[in-house]
Amino acid sequence: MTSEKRMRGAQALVAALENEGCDTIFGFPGGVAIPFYDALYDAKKLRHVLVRHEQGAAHAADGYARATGKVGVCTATSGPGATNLVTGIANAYLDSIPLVAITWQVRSDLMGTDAFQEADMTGITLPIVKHSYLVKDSADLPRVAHEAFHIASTGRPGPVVIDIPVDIALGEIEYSPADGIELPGYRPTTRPHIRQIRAAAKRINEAERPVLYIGGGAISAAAAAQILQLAEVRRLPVATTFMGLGAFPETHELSMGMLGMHGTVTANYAVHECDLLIAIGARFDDRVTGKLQAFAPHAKVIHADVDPAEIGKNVAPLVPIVGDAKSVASGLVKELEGMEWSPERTAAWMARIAERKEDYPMHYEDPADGSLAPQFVIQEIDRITDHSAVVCTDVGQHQMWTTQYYTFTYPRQWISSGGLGTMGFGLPASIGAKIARPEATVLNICGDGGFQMTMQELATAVNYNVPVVVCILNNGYLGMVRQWQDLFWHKRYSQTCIEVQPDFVKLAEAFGALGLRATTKDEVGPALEEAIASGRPAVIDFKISQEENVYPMVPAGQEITEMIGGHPKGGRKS
Ligand SMILES: Cc1ncc(C[n+]2csc(CCOP(=O)(O)OP(=O)(O)O)c2C)c(N)n1
Repeated sequence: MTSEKRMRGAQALVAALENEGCDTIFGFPGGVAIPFYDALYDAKKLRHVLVRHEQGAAHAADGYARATGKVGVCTATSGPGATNLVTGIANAYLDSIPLVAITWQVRSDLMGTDAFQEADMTGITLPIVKHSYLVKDSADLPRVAHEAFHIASTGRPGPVVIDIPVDIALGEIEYSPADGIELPGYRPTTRPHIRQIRAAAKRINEAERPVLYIGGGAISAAAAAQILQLAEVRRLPVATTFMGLGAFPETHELSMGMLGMHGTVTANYAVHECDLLIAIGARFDDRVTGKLQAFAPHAKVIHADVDPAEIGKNVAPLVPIVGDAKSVASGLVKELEGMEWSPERTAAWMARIAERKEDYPMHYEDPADGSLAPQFVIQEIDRITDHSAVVCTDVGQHQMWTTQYYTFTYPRQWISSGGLGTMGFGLPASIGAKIARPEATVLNICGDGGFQMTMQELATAVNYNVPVVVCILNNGYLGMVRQWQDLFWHKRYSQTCIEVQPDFVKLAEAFGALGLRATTKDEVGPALEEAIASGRPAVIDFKISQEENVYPMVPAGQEITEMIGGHPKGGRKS
């Protein structure tokens, strides 16, 4: 008895994807992709979502992956189709998102001849993939597909490219699902060494001014419950990175919010003053550390990460731990539970942090010209969705206001381009997220600039009836760049004014979506409620104050205590 069946390589690939549990693939066809699209025609469990630009396919697959933790899958034809995926692949690489990108290639015998629509996809993407394959034998296709899923989703997740010449897709092969994957040389260490856990637990127990610094690795490893236990077992104040938002509930008394360039005063000062910094699944990115030599100057560092290459890359830790965030946090909790400790040890520190939180809350003022404060719009979104929406953003000021004024409470609720900072990410990512989580309210908060980079994906949302709510914080500027020009370049607004723009309400309607506008405070809540209740893809044009800046801000490369706009409430300075 054998379960093997004879079929074309392209059909075997579809079967392999279905066997991996892939239910949605985002893509755009072309000549050499036709055999695969023909196989998709008969697919029973795999749905194809036709985007309007391949970049949208990569971001939608990425949004799907971030919303679920499953591997996101996208596909594009050879040459320009494949190269249009490149930004999305780099985006997934920098944020460690599990993505499989299947690109189609010209016939094997034409490769290297500058054939029509030939681009060396494995070459182009080499520095931005976790791994890549150029398939040379049809019989390899199923194994390669299964390996790609395994590599993308295990250890430190990341994108895998599979480039397939059209003749390989056409070749006939026997297919049977792979049972077990053996990859010599690829065995990520997820379980930490107990000696390192003990050394770390001892330091945590002895610390007088500890801080937990939690990154996106806590989300990838589904470690939120263990991080919560760890924080609570020693009452550790928690700062999350941009990528870690949602890993620890911001409603919790131990939460200090986000740290870094646009982080809270409390979190940044706590890191500056702490005697022990416990970094879990975080990578000491420059947007977090500011001037590296001045970062956490009084602290001993414990650094735990599943990727050993991260440890010691920017900061030399006293206790390095290789392991995933979940195993590390649960190991630490177990050790700490068996040790003597008294809250007296950190009482003064906790009081100092509580005082800072009280004295330096996030703060903004209503614009003098009567226009909408962007921060108010985010607060209204937070209120109306009760801290529970899936919040996607684009890149810029609106993104930072969202980190500051939306209250993140659970993992995978926050979907935003961190490492690459890709304008145009938000809308397609929100479509992927809504497809993955149809029961959730899914928003895309974006700027008027970034929205115009991928707004054609409104057609995809309408086509598949994916009711995402696009909230444009419309300031008529490429706001974040204008802010830097304002603060550091004498207000010389070179090429950042984008006041000439489409009427976004009419534009939404032209696509078949709902279009709304809000210009006053009273209109914000009702517009949001109407858009959410409509069950249709919707765009709300929020006319916000044009020259509002994001504060607090640590200028690039400076010490994280050199914040502009920290707004002390009670006038008490540290
Ligand atoms: C693809 C891409 N191009 C350029 C940039 C540089 N950039 C970062 S923020 C920003 C301005 C974004 O403007 P907008 O989308 O209107 O959002 P706002 O900052 O006004 O909220 C630019 C141009 C980028 N991050 N991504």
